[in-house]
Amino acid sequence: MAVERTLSIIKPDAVAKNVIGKIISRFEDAGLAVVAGRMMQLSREQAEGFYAVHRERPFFGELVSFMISGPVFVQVLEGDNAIAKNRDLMGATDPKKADPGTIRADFADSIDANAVHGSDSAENAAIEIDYFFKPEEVTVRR
Ligand code: RTP
Ligand code: MG
Repeated sequence: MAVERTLSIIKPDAVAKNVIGKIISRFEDAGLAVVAGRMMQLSREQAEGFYAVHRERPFFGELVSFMISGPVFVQVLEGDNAIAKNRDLMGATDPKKADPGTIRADFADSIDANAVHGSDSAENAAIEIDYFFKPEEVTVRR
């Protein structure tokens, strides 16, 4: 299995619930490591740019409003198969459909307030990491 990096965001609902540590523990327990991370209050422009692929979707306005409703924790996770592994740990977009034991099943309230974001492909992981972190901000594990 290849070592990959993926972008993860702990969204405003989960930050407000004070469960950043509990969510990061899910990643660490599954063999992923945090190699970059920071708290941020996204501007509207940053959120719109990040979710630009969804610009034409009916939920875009709500998505952006939600993502700027409070601080987020953005991080880079690294490990074997990190992109798919993160998506598995997150669970389905709609927490009502997420498998028991996934982050969204356990911490999310709705399809809008769904606790976490994770890159969905290698191509998007590279773009999304680059969107939030300079190369020198992503550390090398030893
Ligand atoms: P994310 O990008 O945040 O990791 O979530 P995802 O891949 O599971 O879902 P995606 O299709 O990329 O959608 C991005 C976010 O938009 C909201 N959404 N609302 N009302 C709706 O039908 C709907 N569909 C998507 C969700 O908050 C989702 O996380
Ligand atoms: Mg997505």
